[in-house]
This record gives sequence, structure tokens and C-alpha cells, in this order.
Amino acid sequence: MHNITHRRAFLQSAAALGLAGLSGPLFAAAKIKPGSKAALIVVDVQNCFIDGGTLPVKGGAEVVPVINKLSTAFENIVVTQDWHTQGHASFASTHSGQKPFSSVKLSYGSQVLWPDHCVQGTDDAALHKDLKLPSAQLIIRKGHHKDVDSYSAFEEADRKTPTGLAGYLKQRGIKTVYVTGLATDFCVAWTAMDARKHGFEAYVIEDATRAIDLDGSLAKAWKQMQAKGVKRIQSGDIDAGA
Ligand code: VGL
Ligand code: ZN
Repeated sequence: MHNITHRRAFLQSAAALGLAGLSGPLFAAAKIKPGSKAALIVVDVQNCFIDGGTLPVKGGAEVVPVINKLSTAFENIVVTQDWHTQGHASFASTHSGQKPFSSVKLSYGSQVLWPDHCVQGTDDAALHKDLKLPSAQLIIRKGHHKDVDSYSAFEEADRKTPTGLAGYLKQRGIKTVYVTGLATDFCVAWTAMDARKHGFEAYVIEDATRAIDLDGSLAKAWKQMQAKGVKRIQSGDIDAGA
């Protein structure tokens, strides 16, 4: 076929689809098709971070339908759970005279102190009941060392103890991660930045996250993520079907 014939056929099929002219949806930015070398990481969509839980994130439950829908676009899905011991070092109640949302200095640096949350094996630490990710392949639990917190799904807060996730993803040939879940400014941000540190391309799907936003922590987290080459996108940028 000559180019001109091609063009006519193209215009005819555009017309058949009811698309008027060349400025319409045909030329909208192409959506991302994640493919076999990409993984969706669903961070901490647990009861503890949702209304009725021990450390509720405003609007936390709203990420659930967004993530369920996104998941259909991914061949590879990893889920994380914040999974603390009782008396964990990140709990204010562990430190005498300390209140939640203050900070203390621990051996590895500054640590925000939280209400007791996501204790191993409790209903509070369970994944949200409406999260439907039957094809997810790995659940990684973090923050299980009593004396060390772990916002990141890759590396604990001492910045040297690996969780094993980087090795898992590399062995499976994954090059790109799309991070979603709770909370944008803590576990999501640290996970996305550590993904960059370990050589992955990293996206945060903003409308599939919600933030704690403690003293400007959300704006700060986006700045730090941007500086590390984390890309900020919306769920509509992913081709997840109609
Ligand atoms: C998280 C605070 C404490 C999170 C976990 O999942 O973002 N935040 N533990
Ligand atoms: Zn925690």
C-alpha cells in the first residue's frame, strides 16, 4: 500500500471509531503498558493505616479501588506489610515520657515515634479486606526487627539491612517499579527512593497513595523523590483497560 492509501485507511478507521479529525484522542499521550519487566508495589494497605486502625491515614481506604483496577495492568505484583513486634522501637509507648508524632534519636539516627501500630498477627496488621490482588506473587513484611524501623520495602532504617526485595526483583528480571499505597510521605516515598538507589526505574502513582503529612512531610517527600529521579504519575497514565 502507498502511504496515501495508508493514510486514507487510517482516516476511515478513525471515522469509523467516531473520532473527529486528527486533534482528538488518537493523538493523546500514549498510555504506559507496564509489561513483563515491571512490577506494581502495593505498600502497606493494611487496616492499621485506614480509618478504625491504629495509625489511620486520611482517605486511606480510597486507594483500594484504584489499586485493584491498576493491578489488572501488571504481570508482577508485590505487596508489603508493616509488621512490627510488640514494644517496637518506633512506638512512642516504648520510650518513657514520649508522645506519638515526636522524634527521638536512635542508634541509626532520628526516628519519628508513632502510636502502637501494625503488630504482627493482629487484625490491625491485616491487609484491607477489599484489596483484591489474587495474582500478587510476593508479600514482603518489614519493620520486624524490634530495634529498627523500616519505612522502605528495600532496606531497613539503619540503611544497611536489606529486606531481600532488590534481589528478588533483580532475579526476576524486573527493571521498573510502580509504587502505590500508604503512606505517600513515609513508606511509599522511602520505597520509591530506595528503588532508585538499587538501580530500578521508579514511578509513584500519586492518586493510588495517601499521605500522613506530618509537619510538611508530604511536600518534602515529593521534593526528595524528584531529586532522586522518581517519576510522579496518575493511575490514568497506565493502560489498565476501560
Ligand atoms: C508507615 C509510619 C509508620 C507507612 C509505617 O506505612 O508509611 N508510616 N510505619
Ligand atoms: Zn510502622
